[in-house]
Amino acid sequence: MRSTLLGAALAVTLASPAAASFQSCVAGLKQEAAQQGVSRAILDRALDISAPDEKVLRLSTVQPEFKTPIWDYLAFLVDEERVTQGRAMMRRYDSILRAAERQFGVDRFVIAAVWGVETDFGQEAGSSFLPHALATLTCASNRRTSFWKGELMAALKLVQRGDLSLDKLYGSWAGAFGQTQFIPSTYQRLAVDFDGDGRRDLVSSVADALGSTANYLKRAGWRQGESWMFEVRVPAGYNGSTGRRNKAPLSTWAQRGITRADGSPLSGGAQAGLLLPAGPNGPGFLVFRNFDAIYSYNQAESYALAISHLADRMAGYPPLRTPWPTDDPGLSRAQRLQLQKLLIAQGYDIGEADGKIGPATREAIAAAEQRLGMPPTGRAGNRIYRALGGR
Ligand SMILES: [Ca+2]
Repeated sequence: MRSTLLGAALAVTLASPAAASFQSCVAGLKQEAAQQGVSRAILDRALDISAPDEKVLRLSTVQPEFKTPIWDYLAFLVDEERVTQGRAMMRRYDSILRAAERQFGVDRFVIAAVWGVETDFGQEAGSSFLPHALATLTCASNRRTSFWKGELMAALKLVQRGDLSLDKLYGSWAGAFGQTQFIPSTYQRLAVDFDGDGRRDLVSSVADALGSTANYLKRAGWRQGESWMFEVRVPAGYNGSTGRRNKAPLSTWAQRGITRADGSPLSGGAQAGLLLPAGPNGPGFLVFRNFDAIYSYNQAESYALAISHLADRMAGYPPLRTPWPTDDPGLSRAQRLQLQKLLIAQGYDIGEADGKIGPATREAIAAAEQRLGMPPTGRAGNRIYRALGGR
């Protein structure tokens, strides 16, 4: 038996130098983690991997070939379904959210909005086993390998420390996990045990996840009681200062002809920047220091806009007043799913309808557009949706 196994291992080694180097890299990671205090028992189970996870490697090299317009992005991240569900979840977890708001000084609607956008309120936390994904990225990708290694070590230490069992380490291919998608190093640094059971479990404990998100935003510079964003109206043909970092007092923005979205004048001395994500003919937003705290969660303005707007919608504020400058608006998640069903009914092979618009769906949309005499965009928008009978 022994010699057979040895023979098999030798054959693999001879057949594939890449596999051998992957295995020796993983062995090195085990050794390093052991030196940092992670037990052999944990390591043997966590890093029981002999070849790179090909799916993780593929996802790590995908270049987004399709640029999502801001109105599509907001249409599915802040659809009526998420607003309604968010309000229900906020009622259900009201005491936790209020406690987090009190302790960290962060608005509870924003805490809940992060939860809603990151994982649809805990429903979609990812299915990659983190130790395998991070070992793959460390040993078989050739970019940011020391970053991935640091995240792997942090994840293993969370298990060693007793915050989580190994079987909870499932998340995105890039290591974000739990109900509000922290990467392991952030988890190690900023997660809090908000339900008081002695462990920081952002996977199964809603209290720990929401408390930790509040702590994150506080540490990112949240200022209690201040605004994060509101919609504004800019004068026709506005070509003045824009940008999150180009902050000026509201009085300056008022002098530049900018008003609240309903036309009422700006007041107060707070510093804000002006965002015009679709240019001067679309909605405008004044964004404050607290918007920057939200931005730091994912380093994208469109993301921070979605969180900010979802928070406002859950708090009872209306949809945006100024329409996006397009005659082909974006679709909600329910409409995306329906669009896929319509494509399938028409004979397009896109696999199962899951509401996620990937390359196969886009190809089918382009083919359907062409068949209907429309320009083939491949985009899941309102026009093709209506043309195929969606409502
Ligand atoms: Ca806990």
